[in-house]
Amino acid sequence: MIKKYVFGNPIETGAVTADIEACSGAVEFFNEIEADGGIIFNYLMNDSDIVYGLGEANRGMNKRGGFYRSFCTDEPNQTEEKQSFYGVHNFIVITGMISIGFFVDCPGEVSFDIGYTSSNMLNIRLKSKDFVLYVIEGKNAYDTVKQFREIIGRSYIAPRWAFGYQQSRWSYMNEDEIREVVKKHRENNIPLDAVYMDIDYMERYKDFTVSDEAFPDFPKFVGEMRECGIRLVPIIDAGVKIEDNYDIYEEGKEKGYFCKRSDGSDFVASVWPGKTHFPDFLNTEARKWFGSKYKSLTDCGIEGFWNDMNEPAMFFTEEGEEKAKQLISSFDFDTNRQDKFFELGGTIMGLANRSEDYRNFYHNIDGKKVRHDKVHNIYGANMTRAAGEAFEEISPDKRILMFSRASYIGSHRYGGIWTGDNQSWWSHLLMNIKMMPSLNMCGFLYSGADIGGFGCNTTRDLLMRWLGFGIFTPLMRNHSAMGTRRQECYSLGDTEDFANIISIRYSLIPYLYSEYMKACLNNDMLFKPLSFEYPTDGFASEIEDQLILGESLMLAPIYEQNAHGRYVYLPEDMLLVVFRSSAVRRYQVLKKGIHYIKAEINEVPVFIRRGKLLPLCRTAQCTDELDTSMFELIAFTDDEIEYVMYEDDGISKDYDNKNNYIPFQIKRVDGVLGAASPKTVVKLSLFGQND
Ligand code: MIG
Repeated sequence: MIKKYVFGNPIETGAVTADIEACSGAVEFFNEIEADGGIIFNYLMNDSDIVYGLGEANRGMNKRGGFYRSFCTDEPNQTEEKQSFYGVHNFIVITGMISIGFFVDCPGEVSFDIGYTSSNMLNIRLKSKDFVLYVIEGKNAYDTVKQFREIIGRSYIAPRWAFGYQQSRWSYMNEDEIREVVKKHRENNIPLDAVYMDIDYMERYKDFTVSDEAFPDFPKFVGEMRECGIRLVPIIDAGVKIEDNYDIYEEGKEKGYFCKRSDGSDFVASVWPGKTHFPDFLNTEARKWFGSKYKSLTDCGIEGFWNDMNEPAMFFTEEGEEKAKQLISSFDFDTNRQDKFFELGGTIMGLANRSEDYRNFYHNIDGKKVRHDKVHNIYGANMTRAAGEAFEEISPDKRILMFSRASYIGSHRYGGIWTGDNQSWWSHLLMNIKMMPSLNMCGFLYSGADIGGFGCNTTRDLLMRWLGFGIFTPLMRNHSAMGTRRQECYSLGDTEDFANIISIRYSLIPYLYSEYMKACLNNDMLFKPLSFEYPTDGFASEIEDQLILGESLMLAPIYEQNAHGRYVYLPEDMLLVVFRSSAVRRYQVLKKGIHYIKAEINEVPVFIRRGKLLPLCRTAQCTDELDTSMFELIAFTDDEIEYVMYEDDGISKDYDNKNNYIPFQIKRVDGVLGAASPKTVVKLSLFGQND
């Protein structure tokens, strides 16, 4: 049951698509207090309540004990105390004796104190009095999430090629460097479907330009790559460079499509291109205009994009610069004490993403002037929307890959997300694991983290283990920052291990794509906490480093350096499959309970749930070459079972065709269990509980 409460005069965020009638009266379950010009909602939790949700947020799956500030933030240093990341997803579920979902639909700042100040007190603070609140009563946490997902509309659907392995790095400077990346993958039999183009491909970091020098004949190069089974995915940044005769700048200025200062002049922020203006994505016309620009690249054969810097991130503004200059000129190195010195440093560093700057510019929302900080959290989301809506026109029949850095619930209908600038830290691999279900709860299904870590120097074993999890995430992209140690799989020695681990991904694509598509089409989750599938198992609810993946699998990734295995909790009997490559595996039937399982650095453990089966195809060097006419089945059952696989051409949009559902059955014929399917089953590996 869902109740909607409208407070004041909210700005439409587009998060909820369902038409729900607002109810009057006090908000159920929550205590409401007015404070500091805003409102605080309180909820007294039971000791054993778990709080799920918040999408792209810090800490564990269970959000208890933390303080979270919803304010889209460029945060490349994601340490444990950080309160804000790139995306804002204000949905939580409190579950225990009862399950209550709470969605705060407010485009301005909101904070969640979930037992941080006082262990059982949940405290949600809004700076504004204009917002919409949804309170959802469900049978359990999973049911509450599903009800929520129903009202926010269907998640964005990525093309199937985007399930291939993708290589990125900030600093591929020209087409030869990209050719080299592709060549090295192919030479080493490391499958690959896409190479990313970071800001270096542009002409002076200008959106929708391609450097002539670096890419003399871009459409031809796109075609050449396509011939090798590779798609190029260029980045688009939020800020538009101020440069005379640059068409995007000239048009935007002339039509008034940029965000403005209070005096009506165009707001200026310095980012990669130097001084830029921010397109006003909240202005319908400006959004359409910016979206239409993607066509210049799709016309060159581009089929996917990533939107960056759209929190929006700023290095500094003219206002900030002024302040810093004053401070520097009055600073006396001879007489000033340490604290003054650190104040100076802090001021310089603090020029980036300054809260004052976010209060210094305005949007034009249907003719209404709205100060940015009041709608900050939907800025990036509307950049994704600009792209998504434009793709409907530019490419009505074919899917285009789109994912963004900043996001808000609602933008999950237009694109996926990646989780921004993590580091090559083992703790960030664990954070990636814990975050996946939370993202799914909020509608973000096509998502993933920078595999191997973006910042810092990776290590071979970290990349191997990260791939051991990354082979299961829809977005499987190795990305690293300029200046860090090279992180392509062929750069770290013994490339065969990398080729093998990525081959596992390719043989899993039919299953992963099937489960992803079903999750999209049924407003369901792809990654679930164990407790969602085993709600009465008290132990399962405390496990945060194991996940349910789709219908058949449980994952228990290894995320510690030098580990040769790990402890795993099985909520029921399961079949352990340890993959060494797509073709080399070992099996073991394990009883419910705790086990230590061994998995060397080049091995990936996967668990098949009881009564379930996993279809695998033969691996390939890219998705174009995947042969999905033949399958091998691994089944864990003593009885007849069925797995229905979703399959389509991966690019058109005929999702509702019933021919897209293909059964795989384990059937008893003359007393013996065997495989039956319209597909060719080349091999059945069947395990029963007594094996
Ligand atoms: O200020 O385009 O998160 O993926 O490589 C850094 C360069 C800007 C941040 C993105 C990262 C990308 C980088 N960008």
